[in-house]
Amino acid sequence: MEPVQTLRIAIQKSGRLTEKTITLLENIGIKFDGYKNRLLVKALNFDVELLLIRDDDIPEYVQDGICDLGVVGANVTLETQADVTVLKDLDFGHCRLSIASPVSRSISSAKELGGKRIATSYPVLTKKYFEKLGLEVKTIKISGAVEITPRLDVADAICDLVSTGSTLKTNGLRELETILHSQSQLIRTNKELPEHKTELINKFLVRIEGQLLAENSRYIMMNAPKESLARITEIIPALNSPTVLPLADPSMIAIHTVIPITKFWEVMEELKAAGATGIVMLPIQNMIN
Ligand code: PRT
Ligand code: ZN
Repeated sequence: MEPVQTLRIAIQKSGRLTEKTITLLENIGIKFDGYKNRLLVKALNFDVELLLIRDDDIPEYVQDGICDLGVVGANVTLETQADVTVLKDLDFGHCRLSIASPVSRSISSAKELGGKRIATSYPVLTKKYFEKLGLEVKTIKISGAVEITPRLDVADAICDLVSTGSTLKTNGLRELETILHSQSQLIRTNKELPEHKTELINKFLVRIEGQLLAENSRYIMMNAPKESLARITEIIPALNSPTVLPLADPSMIAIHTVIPITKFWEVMEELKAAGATGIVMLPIQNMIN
């Protein structure tokens, strides 16, 4: 019999994604006993281990089958052009890859950058973008502090990750164009995996989906006159039919349901107008549909 191999997941060793990745794994029931300053960490309760490496290396480790899964930003996977499958967008590490140029220069569009020098940690994506515009640019690969290069006259413009935009502002740069919207993703190797690994991956995927759904949903409870039920059911963008419970006062009922968080404030006023009182909203730990 083949020895049972441990499912190996590559995650960022220390950076913006590390804590959120560990939290996600813990939320889907995988327990670890400390991961800081370690390269390989075995889970306590599953046949799973984490390989903690630089995010830039994750797509290739997964492509080559050194790791079965990885958690990494789409920006990195696309830049490395690794041959992997994206299993799931994980809804954290949101950012965008944008072209920016000095406010002091009168450049108002990326189309004006033909022949210019663009500093970036993402030369592949930058080149592709300008090729699509039919322009040739000179990319200068820089691995950190890209935003300072125009001031040093190393580059005319940059292509870098942006989240709040404050780094660009501080460095006197204006965002011209977004070339990619990115977030963290769960990626899987395209190498063939033994059945016990694919089973484990499928199990985790169901849990991750439940987790993401729960994070974006709220459990709401309210009391209402019996005759308001039809109107309230109309208002609630429920995932499922609501639970209706009798109250001590026979003319009243309690209504419980789950709604997308984005809808809560939209429907709250309408619910009140329809006669709902004592509206309570609760977070949901997890949810399996
Ligand atoms: O050591 P290692 O190579 O693993 O880490 P790293 O330094 O390369 O990456 P890290 O930890 O900085 O980022 C990891 C991932 O987080 C990135 O690949 C993105 O997918 C995601 N992410 C989300 C970001 C940002 N937001 C972000 N704002 N990565 C970098 N930034 C930087 C950006 O480069 C710029 O310097 O933050 C600055 C801009 O931020 P704002 O808020 O001022 O716009
Ligand atoms: Zn990196």
